[in-house]
Amino acid sequence: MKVVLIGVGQAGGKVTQALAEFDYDMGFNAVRGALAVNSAEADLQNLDVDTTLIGQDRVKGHGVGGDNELGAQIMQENATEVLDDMDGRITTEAEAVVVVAGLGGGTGSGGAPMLVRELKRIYEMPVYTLGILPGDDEGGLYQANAGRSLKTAIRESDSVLLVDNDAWRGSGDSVAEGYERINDAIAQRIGLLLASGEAVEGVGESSVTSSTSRTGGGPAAASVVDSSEIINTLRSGGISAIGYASAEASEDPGENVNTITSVTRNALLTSMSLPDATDAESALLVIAGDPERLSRKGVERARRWVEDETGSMEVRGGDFPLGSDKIAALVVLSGVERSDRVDQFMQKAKQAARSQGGRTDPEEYSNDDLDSLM
Ligand SMILES: Nc1nc2c(ncn2[C@@H]2O[C@H](COP(=O)(O)OP(=O)(O)OP(=O)(O)O)[C@@H](O)[C@H]2O)c(=O)[nH]1
Ligand SMILES: [Mg+2]
Repeated sequence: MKVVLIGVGQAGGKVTQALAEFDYDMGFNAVRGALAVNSAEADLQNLDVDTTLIGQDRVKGHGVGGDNELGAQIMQENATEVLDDMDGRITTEAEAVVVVAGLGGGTGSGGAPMLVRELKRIYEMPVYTLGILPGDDEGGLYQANAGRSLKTAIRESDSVLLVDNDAWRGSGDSVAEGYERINDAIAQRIGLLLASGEAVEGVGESSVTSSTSRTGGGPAAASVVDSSEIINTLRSGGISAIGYASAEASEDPGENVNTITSVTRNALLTSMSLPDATDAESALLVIAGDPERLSRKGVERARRWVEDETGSMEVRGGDFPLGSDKIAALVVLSGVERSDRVDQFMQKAKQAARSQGGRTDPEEYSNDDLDSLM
């Protein structure tokens, strides 16, 4: 799936850069444009992607310090400029726009949903949010900000792909090491998902198989994932999550039936970006690996297992041919907002909002809409 990425705020910019780099290093070419937008000048200077500084008149390049209402306001005032900076790429090539942000801060938290709204006004294509939930040990302001931002982003976006900052952190990591590891994990997983919907060229022998099987009707023709399957899986809206696992594969596809089911189990049960999200409205299972090693029977068995596990009648499945001696499973779950993790987070965010003072009325909070955030 060809996308344009727009990172908002510090986390948004760093994750956007990590994704753009992964896509470039792998030769996938799914990322057709990448822009980082921030109100903090220093955080843009460390990035290699295109950048746009916003809100200079208000915060003089110093960021909004966690004030997400100000973040939203600044984005609104600068939306035309940001959209102009993206325009050429979006109209010519992209199949979707992905707005990336940490939901707990200020610039990204307020700015991302506002930018999504502005993009939806102009473009027909899906606009997704790739949102990062603050870890459990982050302070009340982050939790409260993320709660409002998430609710608003769900309303404005075609889907909010959520990554919990606690999901992929290493146990002994410092905060900085933790971010780096999480950003790499996000780049790899989301990067593979985007690339799985592309005819990949230049990544070894298997790329030939990929493009011929699509157009020429080889044995795998019906099963190679394309962009529309990603878009259709996410069509149920709300919150989505992604999981990934891989294992060494045998050269004999018959021996890989169990490998395919076990990587699929691991992806769904132990590595989701939103831990314990298993009930879903729809799902996509992508099995990546050397087509010579993939087993049809294994892929179909794994897909049916995902149906059982998620309780969804709408589980798409397909291959992503790649030159590798490993087999990997990518699982995308869509419509997971009723998961325990989201419930718990929302309770915590409401409590935090109450004790932050200001917007204290929990009823008002639970009914908050874009206008109240903006
Ligand atoms: N995964 C990940 N999360 C990050 C990273 N940097 C910050 N975060 C998280 O993102 C959230 C928001 O932080 P920032 O992105 O720094 O905030 P901002 O959008 O720049 O907002 P202001 O600095 O207030 O203008 C917090 O919950 C952080 O924990 C990162 O590199 N990776
Ligand atoms: Mg910042």
